[in-house]
Amino acid sequence: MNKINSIEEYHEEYSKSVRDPEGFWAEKADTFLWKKKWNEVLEWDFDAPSVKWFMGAKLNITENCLDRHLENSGDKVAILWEPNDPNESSIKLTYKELHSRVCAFANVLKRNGAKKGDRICLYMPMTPELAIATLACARIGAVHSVVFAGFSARSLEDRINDATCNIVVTADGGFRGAKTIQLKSIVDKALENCPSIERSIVLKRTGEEVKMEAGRDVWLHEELSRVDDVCPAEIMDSEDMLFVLYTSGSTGKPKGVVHTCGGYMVYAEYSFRNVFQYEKDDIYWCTADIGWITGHTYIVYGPLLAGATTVMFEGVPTYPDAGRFWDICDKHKVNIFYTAPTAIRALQACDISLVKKHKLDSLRVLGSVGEPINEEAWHWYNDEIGKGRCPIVDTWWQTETGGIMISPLAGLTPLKPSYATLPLPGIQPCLVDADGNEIVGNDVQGNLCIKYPWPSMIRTTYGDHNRCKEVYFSAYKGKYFTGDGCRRDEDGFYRITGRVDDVINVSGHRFGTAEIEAAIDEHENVVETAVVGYPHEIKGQGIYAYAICHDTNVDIALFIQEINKTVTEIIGPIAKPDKIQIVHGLPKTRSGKIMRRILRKIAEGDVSNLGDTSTLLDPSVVEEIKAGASLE
Ligand code: 7RM
Repeated sequence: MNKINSIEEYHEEYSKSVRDPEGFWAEKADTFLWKKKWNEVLEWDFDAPSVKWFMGAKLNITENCLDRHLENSGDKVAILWEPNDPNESSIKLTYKELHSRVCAFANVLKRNGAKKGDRICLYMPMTPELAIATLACARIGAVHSVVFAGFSARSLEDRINDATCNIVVTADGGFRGAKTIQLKSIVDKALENCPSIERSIVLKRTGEEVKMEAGRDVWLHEELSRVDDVCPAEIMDSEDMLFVLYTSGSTGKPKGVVHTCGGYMVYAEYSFRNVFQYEKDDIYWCTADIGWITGHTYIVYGPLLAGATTVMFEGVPTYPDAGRFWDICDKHKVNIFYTAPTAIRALQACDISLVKKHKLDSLRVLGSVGEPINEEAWHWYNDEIGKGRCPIVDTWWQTETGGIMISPLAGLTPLKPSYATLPLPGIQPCLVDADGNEIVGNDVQGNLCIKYPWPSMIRTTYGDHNRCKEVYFSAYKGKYFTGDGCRRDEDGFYRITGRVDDVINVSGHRFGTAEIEAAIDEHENVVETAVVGYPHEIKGQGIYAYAICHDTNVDIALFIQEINKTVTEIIGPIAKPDKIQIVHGLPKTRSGKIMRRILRKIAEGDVSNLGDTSTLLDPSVVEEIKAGASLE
């Protein structure tokens, strides 16, 4: 069943996928349930850009996630949900139960006016209903746009408006560690400026008091009592939109990355099965939130397509204490565990007895995603969690790639700490130099591009196809540009070195520096600001903001508080700067461009060699910034 079993087989599969990509993917796609098979496997043009997979094919992804498993695995657990509070019971939903819950939810959506092609925003806590709502959208052919429930009302508003969603699904509130988040009131605030929204469907989770607006807001449980659980799957074209997911880039507002039904389905399942070397009856746990691409592909779609048991966790790694992940691994006998380096580093910094008191003997495969994993964290993960007997798959990929692109196959590919190692079959990475020339051979470094289409690649950016072309397909002609720098070592193994654009990765969350600058600029005392990333022990990168103020005679502690409040309101608490420095000027060239290279060096604390500063309009600002740098 599409599974590679040895490193030799990997190399064979890889060569085949390059020799005959269409034949290769047609064979993988053949194992799914299609209403109608394709006429043509692939049509592509990276200049347009236009990429179409399995043309003319008809399907519904939820029939592949649910219906097709009912006969043989209907009673198998599909979703194993672990609540925030360890004293609340976990919930097991079998494939049969999940199928019926998805169909009922789909009927609620229909009752509330949802139709094929509509965009539906999901702003929800990590409850089973979030996975169910996601699949319910796909069931009726509506496009889901999941917005991480840590984003602010403004961010939610922008995303709803960009995709002109007509329905939003939310909850009264969400539990996150010791805190609750008032989701419904955040939605209410956003909806003051969202004319396209006709309905909000509200899950009761925390039981807190909320305002329900007559004619707009309905309770999910009341709606569910009015529908049955029979809902035929909408027949979708392979290239119909499945979902949009917003992600930050180096300029402007976050863009809606669009994925389509057929190709995404094939690649989600294929990559899941092979990277993790999934075996029937494995308990699989990805700790991400469904609000990110990792949750879409490797909590919901990939595992369910493969008929696996996928664990969903509502809470945070440190509640009630920093042993919670390991508690859950033992409690549910997790075999495959997939998390982010930032979580590993945070837990590594806690008392080791929180790890030692757990057996962790069910674990077989460990995964890492979201940012480069430093060697120290890799070894700790390997030794303390994997006890030296679990391969670590360091998976490199992006919202735009839909699925894992470069990664070891667990137990098959030789491992090198901090290396994502080798591309999956069907993925053709290449490195390019500053002039756009491909760098051939090994022991080289350059910008990472992909030179051939793969089934789950981005199709467009919602509502603005030109932006998709500009951002991903214009830097290097005929290639998809990832925005990442990369080294290919003497063995041909890939190591991602980090972003080469103005995107920073804070605890695995992507932000454009321009996006954070725009938020800080909204503070009335800020004239101009420049934001850069700097190395941060736990978060990977921290956010360093340099701000020019109208009134420089401010109480700095108060000012920092206010900036944090502003950024929290405009983006969300995850984008708060770690350090803020008030400056009188920014290092600008004569043409007005901020020399971020200098600001990055100062933020890093490396002021000895700032490189060439001769093109600066006023070199004295650098001295002032150096002297006032907030280093600790
Ligand atoms: C899955 C995800 C994408 C960016 C990407 C990289 C960085 C992700 C790794 C990594 C080094 C990894 N999607 N990144 N995985 N860097 N090693 N294994 O994270 O769209 O949110 O972010 O994350 O810079 O371009 S994302």
